[in-house]
Amino acid sequence: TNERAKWFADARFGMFIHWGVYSGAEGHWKGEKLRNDNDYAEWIFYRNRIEKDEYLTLLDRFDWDEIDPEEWVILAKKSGMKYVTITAKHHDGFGLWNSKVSNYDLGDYTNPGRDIIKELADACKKHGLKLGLYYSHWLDWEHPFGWDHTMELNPISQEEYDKYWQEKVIPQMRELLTNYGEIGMIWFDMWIDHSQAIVSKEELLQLKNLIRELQPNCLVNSRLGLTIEEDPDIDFKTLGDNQLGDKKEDFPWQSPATVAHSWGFHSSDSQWKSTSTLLKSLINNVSLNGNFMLNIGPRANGDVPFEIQQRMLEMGEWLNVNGES
Ligand code: FUL
Repeated sequence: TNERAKWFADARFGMFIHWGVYSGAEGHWKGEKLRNDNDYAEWIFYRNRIEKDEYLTLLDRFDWDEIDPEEWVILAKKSGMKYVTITAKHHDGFGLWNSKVSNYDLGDYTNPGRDIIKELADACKKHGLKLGLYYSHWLDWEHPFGWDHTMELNPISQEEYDKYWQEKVIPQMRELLTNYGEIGMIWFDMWIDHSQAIVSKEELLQLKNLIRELQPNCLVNSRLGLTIEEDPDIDFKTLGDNQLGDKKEDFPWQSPATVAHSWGFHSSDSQWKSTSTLLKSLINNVSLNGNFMLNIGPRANGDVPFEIQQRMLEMGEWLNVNGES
């Protein structure tokens, strides 16, 4: 294990947080039927082809007085988790902080401007947990030149894509890596090899170098999208990637998981895994030297669904008795 990833390999158990504008829709848009079989709540913008300004009317459903990221951190801590990773920007392109380089973020749509990344960073510091940031680099549905899959039929040019990269991805990553203290990891999300996507190797290397320059201790997951030949300096592998083939055992690795199905809050989710099923997954991962990152999809008012809270707290109780701290 490289030095940088030591805390991660020791940590074993973390919390994933999928929360954003989509949380207000709860998986449904005006009673429309799904356009395909992807019913993840956080995909609704793309799936239902929602117009980007109208999408933001979902923010009217948020209860800003109730929302307190510290509650998520306290739940993580009680559940025996050692880090939290939040969707700073998911595929919808909307930032959960006050971004000076975009007009599509919380700073522009809350009054007074909220910065959930700052609030979460402060809470993590207070409770001694590491902070990870999910950032959707490949897909961005609001930017005219950010990738969405409809562009397979109406492609954009490499120059256009690079405009998105240089004017949004790079400056936003600079903000995230500069303004919030120590960042434990950046969790990128590209589940195919970049040679099948529009992102270039040069762009990905630029991004990786920026992270190393600004925060040399920050981990970067394998879903950045470079192959092991292009970048042997991979910190940890995200399970479900194909870039690294069977080389799993050579790196620290992690499986992300949900308690039901959707990552973002979905009011029709009902197939809750049991606490013992979740514990078995955790133990399986740890016994194979891997990490387990279990997801919460809080509601628009910040509440974590009861079914998730209950299971996580039960896992925490089990770990208190049986786990190493
Ligand atoms: C996937 C995303 O498309 C899902 O929305 C979710 O964020 C999951 C963890 O990764 O690639």
